[in-house]
Amino acid sequence: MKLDAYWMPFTANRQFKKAPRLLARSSGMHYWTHDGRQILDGVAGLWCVNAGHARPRIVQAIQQQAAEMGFAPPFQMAHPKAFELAEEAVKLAPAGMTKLFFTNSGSESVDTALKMALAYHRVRGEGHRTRLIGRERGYHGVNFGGLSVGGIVSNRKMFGAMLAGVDHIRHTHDLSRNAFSVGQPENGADLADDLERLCALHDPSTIAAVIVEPIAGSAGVFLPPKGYLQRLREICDRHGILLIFDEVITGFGRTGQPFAAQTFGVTPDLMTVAKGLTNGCVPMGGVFVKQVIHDTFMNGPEHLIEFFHGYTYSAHPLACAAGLGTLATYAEEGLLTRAATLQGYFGEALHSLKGLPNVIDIRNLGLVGGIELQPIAGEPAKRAFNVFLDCFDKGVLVRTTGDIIALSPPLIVERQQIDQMVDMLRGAIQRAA
Ligand code: PXG
Ligand code: PLP
Repeated sequence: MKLDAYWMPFTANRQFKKAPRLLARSSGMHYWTHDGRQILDGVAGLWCVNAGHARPRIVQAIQQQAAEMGFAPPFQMAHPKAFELAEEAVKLAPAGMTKLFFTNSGSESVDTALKMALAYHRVRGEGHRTRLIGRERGYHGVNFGGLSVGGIVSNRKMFGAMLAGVDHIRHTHDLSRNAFSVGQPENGADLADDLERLCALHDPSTIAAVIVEPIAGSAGVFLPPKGYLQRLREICDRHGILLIFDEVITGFGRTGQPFAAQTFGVTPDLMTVAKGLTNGCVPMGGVFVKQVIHDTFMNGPEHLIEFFHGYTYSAHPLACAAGLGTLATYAEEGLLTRAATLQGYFGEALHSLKGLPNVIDIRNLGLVGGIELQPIAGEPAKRAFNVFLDCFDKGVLVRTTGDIIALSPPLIVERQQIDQMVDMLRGAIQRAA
């Protein structure tokens, strides 16, 4: 097979092409490589295959839809499954989030939500609210809006000045106070007050929205300190600022409830999703919106478009079919709350790695886990990457970012498979010492 033409995303291309890792097939909790090795999936593909691989209802739904109608124009037209999926999905969302706008990825969801926030303020006569606030170490995809509010330096530094008028609150990662916390860390609710600092600097009347991940995933599994999200909500309310939760990773059962907003008891104004919406089978994302925000747009002459935004593939028929099959699978198998049942077992298994060489923190909530390693001096990210390669070699897929190992297995994971992942990690971390 020729590997030349494909420029791979977020990949060390030259290194990869010298020793490619190719996946050929998947089912349930497993992948199989092109040369037939079975790999236990510790990361739900890339935080998206929440119902496990090749689930029959989803496969059939996509196959049938492909034969029936492969595309329908989404502007001034629609197809029934778009409405069905939105109806089913809003039933899962926090109370009051009754509208769903479809996109094709998490990155598009984020840019859509940011545009909605700006337009909402403008429609209601507060067009002076133009600033967008993100957070250090946040990940909101790779399009210019999400990149601008994002806070991962390596993702940003090559790409110029990005959106104007964006600022960032401090991140919440604090090993000195919170290392080896089980579940939400105790310390750091006060970091939400950093938003007050930016309000004082810019004046709150200039700020349209604040976007945060309830749990930062991509940058390395950072959990919200107890009370932190509540405090962000209070500050936003006080100043008329919209709060956006980016639930691309935390959505669809990852934290033990359908959404992290429910797990943490804080309702945002807008909520971005993707990944688990279709079990990763067909690209799709969405933005859940509070009724009042949607209704604000529904003014003016009825024949005019209310929100000048959308994608050729918004509410794509294959994606809607996959989404309906996915939500049905979640419901039939109780998967959206299964992480709550397993989090005790999962957490204990992960925390049993405490004391291994170079393990400087372990974090867990629901079926999300993070293990932070002491970097090799002068070679950041290498130790964790060695652990990743070692695990893959021996049959378990994990994910690394910097020197943090992330685990986020499909929600169908069994206890003995959790043991298998953790045992594999134990060996690999020892060998990486
Ligand atoms: N927001 C969040 C919170 C995400 O986690 C996106 C937006 C962008 O979604 P798309 O579908 O455009 O990729 C994500 C995506 C990792 C990793 O290593 C995580 C993501 C993407 C790539 C790598 O954990 N999450
Ligand atoms: N570029 C061109 C020239 C286009 O015509 C379109 C859509 O019609 C786009 C970009 C945007 O593509 P999409 O709607 O798939 O995001």
